[in-house]
Amino acid sequence: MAVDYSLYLVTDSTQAILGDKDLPSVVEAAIEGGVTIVQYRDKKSDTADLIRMGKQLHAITKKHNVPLLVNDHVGIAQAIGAEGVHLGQEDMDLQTARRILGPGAIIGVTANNLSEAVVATSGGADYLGIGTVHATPTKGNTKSIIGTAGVKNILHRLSTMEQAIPTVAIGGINASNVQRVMFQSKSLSKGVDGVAVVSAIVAASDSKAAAAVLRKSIDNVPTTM
Ligand code: TZP
Ligand code: MG
Repeated sequence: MAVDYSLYLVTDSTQAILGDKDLPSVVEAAIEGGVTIVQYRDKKSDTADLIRMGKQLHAITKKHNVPLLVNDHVGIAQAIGAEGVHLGQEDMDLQTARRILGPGAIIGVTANNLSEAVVATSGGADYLGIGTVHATPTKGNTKSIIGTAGVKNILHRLSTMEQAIPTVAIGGINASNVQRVMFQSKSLSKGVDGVAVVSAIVAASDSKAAAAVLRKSIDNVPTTM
């Protein structure tokens, strides 16, 4: 089944971003607004809480036919029957994760530079999260900010490879810059397949409306800018 990466929601459970909203409601609202894939990213909960919340989120995503991936934790993904995982460069290596989760799992890898993108692609990742595009308070200790120029560089390198791999841009993307991010990469033979956002949806007071605005922008990227 082809995965739609166009509007990729990454969750956050910190008070600074989630506030006093409840995460399952935010995720459901976001899907209703047009999110096509969800990553449960939670850097603070223990295993029991990750499994509890993961199961709740998975019940919602399944109802809407949207894949759920788990950030960092292959074991949690397996425990809740999630559709896949997202791995950073410091997480479990791709081949081990693939062995554990099997060929049908969606395994995404973060790429910050050309070599990370090439290694993950030839190693059989299902998609790449490319970033950090713009500086963002959501992830304090981000590696270098690569800008839309950095995204373009990586896409250009990927276009020379035999395998084609879906890509999503991440980092500081919101309603006011999403079209620019998509447009800039579109000037290549193949642009990004989507954008991943945290705060633009999770921190919004109305996550459904926020997702809908992004959805509309993504679906209507101008041909000139
Ligand atoms: N990886 C690179 S930037 C980032 C992650 C998880 C956070 C993006 O958050 P936001 O709020 O969409 O800028
Ligand atoms: Mg990670």
